[in-house]
Amino acid sequence: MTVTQQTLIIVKPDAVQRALAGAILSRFEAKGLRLAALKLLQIDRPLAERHYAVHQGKPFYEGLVQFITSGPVVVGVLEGPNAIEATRNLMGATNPVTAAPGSIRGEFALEIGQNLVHGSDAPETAEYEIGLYFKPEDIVSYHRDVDRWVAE
Ligand code: IDP
Ligand code: MG
Repeated sequence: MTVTQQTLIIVKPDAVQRALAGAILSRFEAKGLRLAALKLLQIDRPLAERHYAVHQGKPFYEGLVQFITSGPVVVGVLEGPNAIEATRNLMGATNPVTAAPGSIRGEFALEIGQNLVHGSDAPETAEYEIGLYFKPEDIVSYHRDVDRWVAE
């Protein structure tokens, strides 16, 4: 079933450092998703801890927090039909070695700890994560003329 959703994406520090931010955003745009919010920031430790709270206590948690706070990121909200699943599929599997060719991680990454991009995994997480980075008034819902050529 097609349902219009919003999802949070983060173009991670490795992608910004490798000058892939534009290319990655472009993949989501080309898919047909709309940018509803966008900004560049450096995530601090308290924000990283809130974002990755579900991973607290896992062996990779400390490295993950170090990594996500290590440089600027681009954070955005994508909107469109089934935006959460569409974004996750375009990102590819968490481990870039096994991520499908054609996906962002499959095309551009090799390491699970440096996998370029984050996307919310469910409607509840999307709502929580969007709220970590954006106030309601920062999000602009709109329609483009092209949208009728993307979804009926
Ligand atoms: P996701 O980003 O595909 O949703 P999650 O399981 O939510 O994957 O993990 C969050 C992030 O934590 C991953 O994107 C990855 O950067 C990192 N991560 C997950 N599992 C491992 C691991 O086993 N080793 C190192 N880093 C990991
Ligand atoms: Mg996740």
